Amino acid sequence: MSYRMSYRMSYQILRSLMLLLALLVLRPCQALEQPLLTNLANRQTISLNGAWQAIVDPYEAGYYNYRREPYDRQTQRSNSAFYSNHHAADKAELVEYDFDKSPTLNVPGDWNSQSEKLFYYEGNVWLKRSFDFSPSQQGGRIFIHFGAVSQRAEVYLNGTKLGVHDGGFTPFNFEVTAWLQPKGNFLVVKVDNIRRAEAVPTSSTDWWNYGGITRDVTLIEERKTFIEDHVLQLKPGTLQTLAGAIRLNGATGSERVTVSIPELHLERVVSVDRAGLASYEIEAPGLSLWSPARPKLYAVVVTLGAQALRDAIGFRSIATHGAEILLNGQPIFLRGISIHEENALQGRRAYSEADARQALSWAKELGCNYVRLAHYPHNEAMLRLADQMGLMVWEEIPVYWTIAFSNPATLANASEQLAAMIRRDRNRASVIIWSVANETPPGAARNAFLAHLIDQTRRQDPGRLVSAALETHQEGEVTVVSDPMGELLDIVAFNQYRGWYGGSLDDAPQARWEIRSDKPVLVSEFGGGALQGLHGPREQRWTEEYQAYLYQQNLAMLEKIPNLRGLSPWILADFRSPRRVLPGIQDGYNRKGLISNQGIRKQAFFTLQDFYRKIAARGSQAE
Ligand code: GCB
Repeated sequence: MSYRMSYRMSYQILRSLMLLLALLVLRPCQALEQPLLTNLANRQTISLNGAWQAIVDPYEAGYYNYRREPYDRQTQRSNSAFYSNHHAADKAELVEYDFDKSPTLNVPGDWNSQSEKLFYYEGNVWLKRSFDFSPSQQGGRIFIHFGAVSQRAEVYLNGTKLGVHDGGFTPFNFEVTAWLQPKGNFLVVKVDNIRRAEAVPTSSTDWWNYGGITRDVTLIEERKTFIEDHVLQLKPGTLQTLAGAIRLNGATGSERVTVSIPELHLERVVSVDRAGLASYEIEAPGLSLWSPARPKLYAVVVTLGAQALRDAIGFRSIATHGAEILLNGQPIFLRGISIHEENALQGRRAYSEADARQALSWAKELGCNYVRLAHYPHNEAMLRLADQMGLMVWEEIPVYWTIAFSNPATLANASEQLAAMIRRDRNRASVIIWSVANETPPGAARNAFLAHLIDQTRRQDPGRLVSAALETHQEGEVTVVSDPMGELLDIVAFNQYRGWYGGSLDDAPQARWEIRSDKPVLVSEFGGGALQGLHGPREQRWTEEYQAYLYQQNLAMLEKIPNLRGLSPWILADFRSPRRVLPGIQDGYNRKGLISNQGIRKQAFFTLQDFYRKIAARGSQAE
């Protein structure tokens, strides 16, 4: 062997060894984020909710810490950073943090409402929870799922970085099979709710930017091959054909899956392809369709060997025809209200089924058959309860006001949030409209941004309507709706605030409108503020009388719009907003609620309730 050849060979061996070494070193920081697992409520899970230890870290010191050893960006590891949960080896060692002696915060929960000191805190908090784990089967796979972390999460398990998630209202999960140990696991999440211009939402919003692990944290135990996702809906354009799609994770291509709806005596066996995918159709004669009047849900069971994944699914069709919105082929009027994800009585982010029941029961009392969940995807309990209570839903992503429309990363993030929302809630009959934006000013970059999202929505769910809350503008005396997005959307929806931000109330019923579209029209917002308990003449701002008059006059005006097919006034209950500073009136709350943050109905609540009774009396049985 020539000297040159042996040199080349040893060079190659060295190179391979180095590559192997690099792979081994890098292995812990591989991105482990997995396709989203859906339908957690019906999987085998262990809750990681509860008291987590918390270190408030406004200076982001947690990356460096006691040895001042910098965070190694390449390996993304450091023994001295907070996520290593290091404990001093002896009395001499300097360690300047200690999770075990730190106060706790509840998960799920926002930190702002849990500690007075954190009331307006925006920054970083490191949260840690320890746990033991013994798998119930050999060869299984374990995932950690977060319902939502507001706004940004960096997740570490036993000192290893699992990944980062950006977006405070959508779920995500990591596979952790290789990283779990039977005893003493520690999960550390660096949560950051700093507002950023390029984020979704951007820095300026009219709601409080709650920080924290705001929804459930769950360990999911699955087999090597398992049902990752299953969608079953009425096939668009039909009233008794069901169209389904199954996605297995870890499939070999030889699996057969059984789908059954016991109540209808329906069963179908389908084979998946090598990617683990299968789609199928089933004729379902005698199917009872879901509607607000009769929110029928069927038990659907998907079986793969010994695994069974159940769900409760309603089937209904939703479409438009000319100016009509058709539910199961019948024209409907959407008697709605807008809702923020906040427990109004406790001034905190809502997350539980009890929170959802409170808000949705108020909406029912108001006479609603529909709610607009503003301005971001709410927790899943809201959608599951809306399914059960018979409320139709508008779901939205936080593309709000003037976000960074020209920034490709912003678009990528909005698109990811949209995909996660659709994937999580596609089996919910209540959801009839996906909204891609709220009050975004028209312009080339914004139009392209929204067009992208509208197109994506149609591809990912051809069975629902797509809309966005648009803006109006004045041309002299005439209020005009002419946003070019109207052409791409199924429903032209807009927000307008006559009698609050401009325009007189007295002559509102005579107002002139020009809506340049033949499609169904929704007024996605109107309203005005009132401090509950403040009374006076109807001309006096902030009185309940002013707000009730505003509702009376706006309803008289909007009713005359020929294509009007629904309303979701702003808003069900007063909510926290730090930009609302008027002392004695607002005190950090947007007061446009029909219900105060003490739970007391204002006069306008009854004005709208009367109007909805009148509309309901005219409506069809299904509404
Ligand atoms: C809007 C926004 C909503 C605000 C509301 C208001 O148009 O969509 O988020 O809270 O106006 O009260 O000004």
